[in-house]
Amino acid sequence: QAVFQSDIGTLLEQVGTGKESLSFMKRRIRRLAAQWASAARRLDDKLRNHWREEKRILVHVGFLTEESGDVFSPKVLKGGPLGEMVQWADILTALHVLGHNLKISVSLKELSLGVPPGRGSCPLTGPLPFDLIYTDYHGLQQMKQHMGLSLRKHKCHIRVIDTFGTEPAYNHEEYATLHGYRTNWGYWNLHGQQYMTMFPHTPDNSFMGFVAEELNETERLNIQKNKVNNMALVYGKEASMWKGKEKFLAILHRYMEIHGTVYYETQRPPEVPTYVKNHGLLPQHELQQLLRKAKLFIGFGFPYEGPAPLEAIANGCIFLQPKFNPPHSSLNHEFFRGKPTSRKVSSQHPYAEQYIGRPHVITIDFNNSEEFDATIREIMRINVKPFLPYEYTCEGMLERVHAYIQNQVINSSRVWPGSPPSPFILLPNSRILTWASNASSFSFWPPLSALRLLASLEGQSCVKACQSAGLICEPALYRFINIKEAFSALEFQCEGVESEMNHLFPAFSAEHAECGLQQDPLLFSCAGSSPRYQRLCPCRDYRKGQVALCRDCL
Ligand code: U2F
Repeated sequence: QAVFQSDIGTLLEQVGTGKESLSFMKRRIRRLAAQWASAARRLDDKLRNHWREEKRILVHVGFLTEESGDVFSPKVLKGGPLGEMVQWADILTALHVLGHNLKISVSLKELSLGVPPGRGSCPLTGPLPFDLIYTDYHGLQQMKQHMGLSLRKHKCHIRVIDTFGTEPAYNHEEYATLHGYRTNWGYWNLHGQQYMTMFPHTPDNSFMGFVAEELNETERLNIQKNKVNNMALVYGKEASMWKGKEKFLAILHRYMEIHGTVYYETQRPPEVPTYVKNHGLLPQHELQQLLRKAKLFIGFGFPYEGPAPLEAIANGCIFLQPKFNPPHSSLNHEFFRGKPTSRKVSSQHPYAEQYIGRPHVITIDFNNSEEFDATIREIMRINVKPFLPYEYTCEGMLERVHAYIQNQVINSSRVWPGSPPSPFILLPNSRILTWASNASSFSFWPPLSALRLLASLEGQSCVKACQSAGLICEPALYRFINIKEAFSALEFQCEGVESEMNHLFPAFSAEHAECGLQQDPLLFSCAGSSPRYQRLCPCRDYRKGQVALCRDCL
């Protein structure tokens, strides 16, 4: 039985020393310790009757190892990416607080020792001494080199922390190679849900996330009282993020006092105009103080999808960001090129845009100067309260990670798992189909009771189709709808039924009234669309503020 632990002493010891990245993570773990502890108490109350098995967990942070070049650590104090470090610090804390038996590795040496506390020597080449392994793409590569073929046997234990996500078409080695989805990162033949992302980018992957600082009632009131109405803080700790933004800065400067936290060595970076008050790169807690005063947090398009906008919104700022038209993706933008996803990024921070929105988040076309000008004036007029989505609170993250650890089963077999359980009756519920209620007694996770079957429009992905019905696509439920009966339930008349490897299947093609079933479960994918197909989509409900979990998922 796992027992919640709020003391972080042993965790800090395990994280170790000797790198700036580790020091950053430890400062963060210490700073948020009290917040984690009170979240643990609340979740403990909520889960009172649940049995939580204690797991042996290896966390191997590949990108911090010398062997992968460790390009991040030297940049910690120089404005380099910190998002990954924020997330790893929070993952470690969540696993520790949930009471699991942790082994942390940030070097190849530690990886090959692989000794869980109190269990004697057991290198990763032998039988696996862990129930779960959290790593990243670098770590995966290293484990492959170390474990050779035995990695295949242990694959289902692995979870890959993958900031921007990996879509099934890129993950499937043979399919990716045949159909032009091969990239430097993908083709590991894992299940989509083994990749865990920083934001709920695509339901094909699991959403891991991170946390932002939470406020008590007094802090909330103080923030609202002390907001400086004409103070703007620019999102971008590296000078290059300010390049070519003079025009927007000049408009903004007409109305507001502009602050920045841009890293510099001795002189003000030339990209940052002299009228900007640059504080230099700040420690996280000092940045929070600045965010508490600022009314506006403004992004100029890069970095993409980082933690800072959530921190700003949590501290009562309005986040103003550019809309991308056309959207950025691996097909048209250098930054995303070679990433194993074709997700279209519609703004600097699509999560903020789509999941939070106005009044906290305003997304506009920055090239329209009039609109930009008017929006700044509007921002100075409106008042917003600090806001943090539940899924980014400590309790929300603990709840989600708990649910994954206890319930998520990766079916390592690529063989078709056999016919679905009977009785298997589709019940029309408006235009959406649900399973007969007695089917929910089968023990699947997410439970079958959450499943809603619907058909996408031609050219629409299942991500979008489910979304437009107020639901979310759930790849784990594809196997229950990959059957002939699903087509007839949706009133598609199949002339023929074929089974094929195609990441858009199951789907209906109107042209020849063809019904296509998915041949390889690894290719079940919520992402992807084609004007030729109406896709069959397994959607599910979700909890308010916790999109990763269905209502009956806890
Ligand atoms: C993202 O990485 P970044 O590190 O660039 O993301 P940000 O949102 O800028 O900030 C990450 C953290 O940096 C902290 C701040 C955030 O938690 O509190 N910070 C700080 O401590 N001091 C400062 O003066 C300013 C910020 C993303 F997370 C990565 O995954 C991507 O690789 C990267 C590129 O898109 O963007």
